[in-house]
Amino acid sequence: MSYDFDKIIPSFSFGGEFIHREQFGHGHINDTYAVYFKYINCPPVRYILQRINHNVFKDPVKLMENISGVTNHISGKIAPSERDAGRRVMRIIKTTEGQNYHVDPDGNYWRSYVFIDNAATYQNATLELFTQSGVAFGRFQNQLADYPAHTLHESIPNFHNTRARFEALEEAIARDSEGRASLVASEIAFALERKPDASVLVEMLLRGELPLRVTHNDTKLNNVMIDNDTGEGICVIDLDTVMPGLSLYDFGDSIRFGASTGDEDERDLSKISMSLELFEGFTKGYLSQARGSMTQAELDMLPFSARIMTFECGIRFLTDYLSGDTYFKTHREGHNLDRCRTQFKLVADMETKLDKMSEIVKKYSA
Ligand code: ADP
Ligand code: GN1
Ligand code: MG
Repeated sequence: MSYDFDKIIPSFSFGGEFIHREQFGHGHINDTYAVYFKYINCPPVRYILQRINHNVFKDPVKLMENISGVTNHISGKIAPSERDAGRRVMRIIKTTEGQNYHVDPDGNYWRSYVFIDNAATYQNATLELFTQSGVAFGRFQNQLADYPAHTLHESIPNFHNTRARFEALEEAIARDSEGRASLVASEIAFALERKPDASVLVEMLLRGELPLRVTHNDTKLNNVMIDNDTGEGICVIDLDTVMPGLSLYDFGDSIRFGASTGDEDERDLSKISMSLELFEGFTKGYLSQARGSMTQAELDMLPFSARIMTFECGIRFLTDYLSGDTYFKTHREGHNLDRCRTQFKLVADMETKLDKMSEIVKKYSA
């Protein structure tokens, strides 16, 4: 898909003289670019320019309302005197018309953010990085604890309703639109054996046993910017899915991605397991910030949340594979199936480690 950047870029109030743009990052959803500008007497400045994937986010206007509300709220929690205050929250660049987004003639929605310089995102964790990402997501949860949750739009309804995700898988199996179901009989069997798990958190929420909070809902390691000098998790990014949810979604999804010993799309499954050392690092960082406000039921369910969020992601990849790869960006044949397999390998590994995970949670929740 090509876009008319000559018209899109001048729609934002960057000022300065445009130098060039490049594709950026490893997200599975949006199209992300860095755009570089020249200003008089200073080094080039870059910004993030993103096309919001409106196949995934059906109402980009409401989505940007969410992001604007949440980033303003977080800004209010950061003292201007704090070191690096300007890099601790995403900042929207307005269009020349004062809007938070620009719509191009093809109906694509574009937005821009201040580029968080001297920081990086990572695909693979080290103990240090992952501990810092735990601190960052724990802090994020606290910063939004008093956000009026009812004002947030549900950017993707039922996003972490694992039961609904399971039903979508069952429908994709029944439809078998690409004729692929017979190729993945063992993955389908793995999923079906665990059907009851998919309802556990949904039912606890319905029974009022877990509190609804404002959560991020997509807490991959590569959605935290890590400061190049201090190693601190300086800013949580990718706020498209911020909406009311469970703390367990954020904890579990972080472990799913960051505590794996291999890449999300690794084909050699012998390289994939869940590292207890990394699990401990994240738990320590996250609970250092969030423990004070968490209920006992939430703490008790943290190990399960890692397993269920990994399972959920695995069934989403499998559903997309069965349905012809229409949701997640893929870069090779069978990419979603490879991703599904790593997730299921992790689930199986976590099932053997739940007791140890519980011990670690206890150690940091005392
Ligand atoms: P996706 O939803 O596709 O994952 P993200 O919003 O996470 O898109 O952006 C993709 C990548 O772009 C991130 O992983 C990060 O490396 C980079 N990125 C996004 N926003 C910023 C920012 N404000 N400053 C610097 N890098 C950013
Ligand atoms: C997507 O956008 P990104 O790459 O941070 C997805 C997550 C999945 C993840 C799997 C809006 O995250 O839910 O867990 O891929 N985001 C959306 O890697 O569906
Ligand atoms: Mg992302």
